Amino acid sequence: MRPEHPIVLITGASSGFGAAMARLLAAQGCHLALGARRAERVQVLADELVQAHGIKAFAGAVDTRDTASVNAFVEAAAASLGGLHVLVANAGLASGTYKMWETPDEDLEAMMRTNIEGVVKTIRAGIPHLRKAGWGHVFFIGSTAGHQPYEGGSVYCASKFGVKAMAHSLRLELNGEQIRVTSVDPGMAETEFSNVRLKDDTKAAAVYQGTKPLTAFDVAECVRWCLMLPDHVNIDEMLVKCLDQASVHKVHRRA
Ligand code: NDP
Ligand code: 8X3
Repeated sequence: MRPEHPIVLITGASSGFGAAMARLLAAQGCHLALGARRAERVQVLADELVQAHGIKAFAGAVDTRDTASVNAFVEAAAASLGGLHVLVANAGLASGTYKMWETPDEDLEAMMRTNIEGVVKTIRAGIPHLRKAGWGHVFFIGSTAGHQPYEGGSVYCASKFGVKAMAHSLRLELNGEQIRVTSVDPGMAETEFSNVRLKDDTKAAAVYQGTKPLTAFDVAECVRWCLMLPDHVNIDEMLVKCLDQASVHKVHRRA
């Protein structure tokens, strides 16, 4: 049965989509477990949301690439909040815009370990708590990059095609249980994503120049909407782009 105040675990809550989801879901009365490597940021956010909405919140450091770190974070969160109902495997990144044959090992590993292994580790640790509760929802954060590959994105696109595959598999594996599985797949959204990818704030700003990209709150709203639908309704996949982005390769820019 749907809990009155679902307990939602979000990785990558120190920035962008994860922080926006925390804010929107706290306003809905959800209790929160917020994790990222920059633990001080998630602690400040958790304290603010507890104060503003009277929810319970757990904040912790987690590196989703590391099994021990993920397991410790998930177990501490569940113990502190009394269980878990919703997992948002949001932590992820792109690193560089290399052609495939130029991709350094460091960037290859950063993307595959975070976007694939980190997602598996997070969901693997969290699923027993959702099954115990008998009600749950797992959110993957895919991308348009998991629908349409582009030059300079071979590894990132591969990782997001992988996210799409994992969401499909998990939905099959959980069929018959009250655990919904959704992949929210955004196009270009202005967060710290391009700053991390390009390691240059001027180049990052240029990615969005002349367009009106998605905001982190637009994407958080997609998660909130899927979560609040009746229990028998499962949104498998939500592909969401700003109006200016007709496709990965066609973006309208104003002068
Ligand atoms: P941000 O860079 O703003 O946020 C990324 C978050 O992931 C940060 O909180 C970061 O926290 C966290 N993170 C990264 N690596 C790790 C790690 N190893 N362990 C724990 N946390 C980690 O980007 P977005 O909010 O835009 O990105 C969120 C997700 O959305 C990603 O999966 C991204 O691929 C996806 N996405 C983004 C789009 C965009 O255009 N912005 C479009 C489509 C999908 P910290 O550094 O503190 O650990
Ligand atoms: C992020 C969107 O277009 O940079 O997933 O791949 S894009």
